[in-house]
Amino acid sequence: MKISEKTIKRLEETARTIRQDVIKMVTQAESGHPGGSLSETDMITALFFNVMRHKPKNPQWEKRDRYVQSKGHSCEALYSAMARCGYFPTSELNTFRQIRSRLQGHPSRADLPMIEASTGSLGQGLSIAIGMALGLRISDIRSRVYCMIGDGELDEGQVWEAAMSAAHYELDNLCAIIDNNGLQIDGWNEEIMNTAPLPDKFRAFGWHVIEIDGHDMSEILGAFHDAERMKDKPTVIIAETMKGKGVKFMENKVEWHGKAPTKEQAVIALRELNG
Ligand SMILES: Cc1ncc(C[n+]2csc(CCOP(=O)(O)OP(=O)(O)O)c2C)c(N)n1
Ligand SMILES: [Mg+2]
Repeated sequence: MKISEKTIKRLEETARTIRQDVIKMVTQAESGHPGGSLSETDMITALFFNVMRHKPKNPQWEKRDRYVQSKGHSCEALYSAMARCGYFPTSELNTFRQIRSRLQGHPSRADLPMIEASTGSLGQGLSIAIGMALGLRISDIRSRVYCMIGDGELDEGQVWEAAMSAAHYELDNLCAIIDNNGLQIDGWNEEIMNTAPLPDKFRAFGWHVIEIDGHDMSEILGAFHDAERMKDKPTVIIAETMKGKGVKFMENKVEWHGKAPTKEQAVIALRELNG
C-alpha cells in the first residue's frame, strides 16, 4: 500500500503535538504516566487520525471501530488524541487528574462515555476487546477492534487466556498492539519477567504477527493495513518502542514511568518537542 509523504508528515506533526500535550498535562497535574504515553503516541496517532473509522461528533455510531486502552495508566496520549480529533474540547485537557474532571488518571467510561472501556487494572483489556469483536461479528457489523497492551502487562495471565480464545474464535476483526518499550513500573521486563520470544509465543497461540518499529509512521500504517487484510486470525502488532520517546532525559529511564517533570524540566522537554 502506498501512503503519501504528505500523510506521513501530517501524522508525524500530530504525534508531536500529542507528545507536547502529554508533557503539559502531567506537569500541570503534578502526576501521571509520561513514559508509556510517549512510547505509544505514534500508534495512537495513526489509529485516531488515519486508520480507524469513527465519528468524534457521533461517538455512539454503531459501525465505529473500537479502541481499548488496556494499559490504562498511560491515558494522557489517548485523551490528547481524542480531544484533538474532536471528541471534546482541547481546553478540557487542562483538567487532567483533577477532582471531578472527566479525564481521570485511568480511563473511566462512567465519566467519559466515548471511552470504550474503563481500564487501569492491567491484563483485562484484551478480554474486553474480544467480547466487543465477538459482539460485532454476531451483530454482523464489519467494524474492527484495536487494543493497546503494555509489554509489562503481558505478565498478567489473563492476557494469555484471552490470546488463546481470540485465535480459537478466529477473530480477524481484532488487532492487538504491544507497546514493546522494554520497561515496566520498576525495571526492565527481561529482568523482572522475561516474556521473550514474543513473536514465537503469539504465533504458537495462533495469531498473525507483525513486527515493526513503533516510531516509524509508514511502518505503523503498513501494519494496520496488513492486519485489515488478514482472514480467520487475530493480528498482533509487536511495536518496538522507547519509553519516554521524544524527550531525551526521559528516554529509556524507568523513573519516568509514573512521575511528572518539574516546571523547569517541562520547559526543556517542550523545547525539544518543538523541534
Ligand atoms: C493488575 C495491576 N497490577 C499492577 C498495576 C500497577 N502498574 C501500573 S503501570 C504498571 C507497569 C506496566 O508496564 P507496561 O505494561 O510495560 O506499561 P508501559 O511500559 O507502557 O508504561 C504497573 C505494574 C496495575 N495498574 N494493575
Ligand atoms: Mg512497558
